[in-house]
Amino acid sequence: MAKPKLKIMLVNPPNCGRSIPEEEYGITSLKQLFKGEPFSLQVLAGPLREHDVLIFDMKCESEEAFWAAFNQFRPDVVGLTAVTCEANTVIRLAENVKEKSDATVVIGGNHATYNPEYFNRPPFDYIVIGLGKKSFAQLIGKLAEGKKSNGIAGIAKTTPGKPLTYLMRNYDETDLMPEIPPRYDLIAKYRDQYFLEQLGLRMGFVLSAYGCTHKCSFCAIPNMAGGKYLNYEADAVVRDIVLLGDTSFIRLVDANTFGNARHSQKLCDKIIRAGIVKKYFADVRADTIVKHPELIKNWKDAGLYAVIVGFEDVSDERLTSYNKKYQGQVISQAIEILHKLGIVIIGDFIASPRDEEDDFKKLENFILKHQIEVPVISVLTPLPGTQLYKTMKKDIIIDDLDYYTFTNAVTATKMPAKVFYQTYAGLMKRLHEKPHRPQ
Ligand code: B12
Ligand code: SF4
Repeated sequence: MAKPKLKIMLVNPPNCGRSIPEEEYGITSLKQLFKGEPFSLQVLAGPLREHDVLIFDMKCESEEAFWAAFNQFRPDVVGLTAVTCEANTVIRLAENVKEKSDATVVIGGNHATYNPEYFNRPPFDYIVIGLGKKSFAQLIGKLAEGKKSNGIAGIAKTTPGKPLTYLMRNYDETDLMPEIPPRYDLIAKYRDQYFLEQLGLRMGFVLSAYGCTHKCSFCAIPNMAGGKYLNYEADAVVRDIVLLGDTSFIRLVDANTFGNARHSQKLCDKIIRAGIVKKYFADVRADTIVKHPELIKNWKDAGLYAVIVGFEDVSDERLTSYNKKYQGQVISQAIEILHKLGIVIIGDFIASPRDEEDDFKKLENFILKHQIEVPVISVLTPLPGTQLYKTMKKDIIIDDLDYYTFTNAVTATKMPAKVFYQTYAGLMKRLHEKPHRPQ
């Protein structure tokens, strides 16, 4: 007998998060609006073909439009995704969903993985921890059969008022379900809106790996695959790139793209052999670039246009405290290799609330000296669930997660707060006066 079909609404929350510099000091330049396809939801929708799935992107549409779509679709299941600064917004949304319907509400994503207890509240029924493509499909299978869904590893049934208990999932490559592509078709109506203002371009998202080989103290990635680094099959990556049709820029959304050099070389060969001509953006560690310059060169030939490198800091002491596992000299070597190859550098740096004007000056000098084309500077933020959170918990002065946007100091600043934000905003303004534009 065929299983009943469920109506599943997957929701990307609106751009949210609050800004201290704006609220307190009228500095509006630090708050940014981000838009990019809700790739996690397209991935989750992949294995649910036998059901009726709707992806609603509140970063593209109003809340009013959301409720109109909700009332028309009348979902059996609502799936919400959230990073930390979106956590409070999705709680409010889930409460409204429960007031208006008896839909089963499921939450997943970075915050649900790093701080599942935060969502152990009445409006949620299930919390999906980490990589959810396969576990969510298993949950939907059980719900469609009207069966109890306790016991799926990686999924917690909420127990408000009592601590959560759930089976840890031992993630492996089968959790990536490479045989099933993301449902790019479900967001087709939004695609024109996924415009990256900072670079002035549109890009499509493709996955080639998941999790990370490392465990930097501030980072909310390693637990997403239970501390593992998983590769998505090379043929599946090529298939997904092709599915994006004439999109000329592809962002490999992996947190660490060339973490397995052999696999990356195989993928590179397959892309070249398939005759695909696209430009790629990928997140790469500085030490990978230094260890495997040939691989990076080969990828340049395959279309690697820009790399996002988490340089984080210019001080060896800070790099060690972040558990980055390399020192400043590796950063300089990596930059040299990238410049020689003509690969654009999107450099991520972290400004600590303890920084003083001199530290900002040093960072600016470093960025200018090394000609980092697109510098991105975030404020050090102890995200709940990370190692950094454990170390900095006692110093946190703002625990409202709305402020965990990476542009607020949630621990005390050493300089007067106003001067800290003015210095930070001033640096960002100078660095972005002549924005990089892809050729
Ligand atoms: C693409 C991306 C974006 C895009 C699109 C995201 C979107 N949903 O609209 C844009 C540009 C909009 C964006 C914005 C921001 N982002 Co962002 N983003 C990413 C990035 C690079 C890739 C995410 C991705 O697609 N991964 C691949 C998919 C397949 O994996 P996944 O998202 O983890 O999804 C799986 C599981 O999490 C789970 N899952 C996820 N959601 C759900 C929902 C349900 C119902 C279920 C069952 C399961 C489930 O199953 C999925 C499939 O297996 C990640 C870093 C990374 N490499 O992961 C950062 C990342 C998620 N972003 C981050 C941040 C901080 C932000 C911003 C605050 C901006 C900033 N300063 O960087 C804003 C937030 C927006 C806002 N202000 O409201 C942080 C989150 C850390 C945290 N815990 O808060 C990350 C981890 C990067 C980092 N530097 O640490 N982001
Ligand atoms: S910062 Fe980068 S290298 Fe470090 S754990 Fe996160 S994804 Fe991995």
